[in-house]
Amino acid sequence: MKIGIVCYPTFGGSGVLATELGKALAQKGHLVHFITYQQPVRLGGFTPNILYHEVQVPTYPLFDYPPYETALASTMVDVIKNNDLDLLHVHYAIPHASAAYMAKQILKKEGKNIPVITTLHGTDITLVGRDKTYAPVVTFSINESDAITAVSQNLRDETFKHFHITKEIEVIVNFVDVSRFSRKPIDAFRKVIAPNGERILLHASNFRKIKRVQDVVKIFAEVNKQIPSKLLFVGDGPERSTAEDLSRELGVCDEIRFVGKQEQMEDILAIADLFLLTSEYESFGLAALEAMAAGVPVISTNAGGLGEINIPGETGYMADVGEVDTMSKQALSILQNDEILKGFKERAAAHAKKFDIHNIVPLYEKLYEKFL
Ligand code: GMT
Repeated sequence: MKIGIVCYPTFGGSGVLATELGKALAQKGHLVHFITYQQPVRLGGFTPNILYHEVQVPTYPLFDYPPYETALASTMVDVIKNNDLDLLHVHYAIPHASAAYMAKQILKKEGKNIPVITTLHGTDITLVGRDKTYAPVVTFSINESDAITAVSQNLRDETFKHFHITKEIEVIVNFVDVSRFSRKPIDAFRKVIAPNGERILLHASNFRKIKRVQDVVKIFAEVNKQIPSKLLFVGDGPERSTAEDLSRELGVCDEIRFVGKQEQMEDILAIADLFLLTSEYESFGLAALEAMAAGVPVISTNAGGLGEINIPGETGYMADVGEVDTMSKQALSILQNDEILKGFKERAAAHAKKFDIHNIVPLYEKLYEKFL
C-alpha cells in the first residue's frame, strides 16, 4: 500500500506513535510518505520505503498567523496526486483531520477518492479540541473521516461524551517495539547518574501543566528521605522551571538531573528503577508503556486510560490525581527491597509484550485494507 502519514513531528506521544507506525509499515513492505512541517524526531536516518515531505508555510507581511492548515492541505493534495497514495492516515485531530477533509474534497473534484483515517490521541479531544473555538471544526472533520480510531477505550468514551460523533470509533491501543526497549543497562552511564548505586527514578514528558511535574518532585523528595536515590527528568516544556524551583525549595536539587529532550530513551530507561507519571489526564500514557517495555515499573495516577496499561500490584501502582503521599508510599514499597523490585520489573516487561508492535500494527493494516 502507499500510505500518507500526517502527524506532529515532535517528541509528543502522538508523533512518536505515528512515526513508529510508519517505520513498521515500511518494514513490512508498504511505501510510507510522511507529511509534516519538520522531520519526525523518531524517524532517524534514511530508511528504504519511507519518504518525507516537508510542509512549507510561506510568510507574507499580511499574515499575523501564517495559514499552516492551508499549506498542509495543499501539500497533502500534491503528495497524494503525484505519488498516487492509497490512503491518508492523520494523527491528532487538530488541524490534521480538517486539512485532510479539505484535501479529500479537492481531490474528489479531480476524480480521485482518498480514504482518510483519523487517529485521536488525547488532548485533541479532552483539552484543546473541546474548546469552543475548535469544537465545531473538530466534530465535523472527525465525522467526515472514513474511519476513526482512538488509542484507548477511555479516549473513545471521552470522544462520544464530548462530541456528537455519528460514526463508530475503533480502539487500536498504542504499541511499543519491545525488542528495542529490552536493553542491558550501560554501566558507565548508570555510574554517572547514580555513582553509589542509588535507585534511579525517572519522569519523561513535555512538562505541560497536565503532567503535574511538581507532584513528581514531591514524591521523589519523600522517597529520597528514606532511600538513597536520584531522579532523572527527561523532556522539556513550560513547567520545567517550576519543577526546578520546587526541587531547590525541597532541598533535593542535587539529587535531580534535568537532561532535556532525549532521543535514546531506551538507554535511559535501561538504567531506571521506577517511572513516575502523575498526570491529570492521559488518554493512554505511551511513555509509561515504553518504561514497562524496558522493565521499569510505573507509579501513576489512575486518570484516563492509565488503568488500561498499569496493573496495580503487578506492573506498579496507581493513585488518584494529586495523591502525592499515597504515590510516595507506593514508590517506597517497590524500591525498598531488591526482590520486590525485581518482581515488579519482570512483570512490567512481561505485561508490555501484550502491546508489542507486532500485535498492534496488523490491526491498522486490517483497517486500511477495508478501503482498498
Ligand atoms: O501527552 C502529551 O501531552 C502529548 C500527546 C500527544 O498528542 O502527542 O500525547 C497523547 O497521545 C499519546 C499517544 O497516543 C498518549 O499516549 C498520551 O497519553 C496522550 N496525552 C494525553 O492524553 C495528555
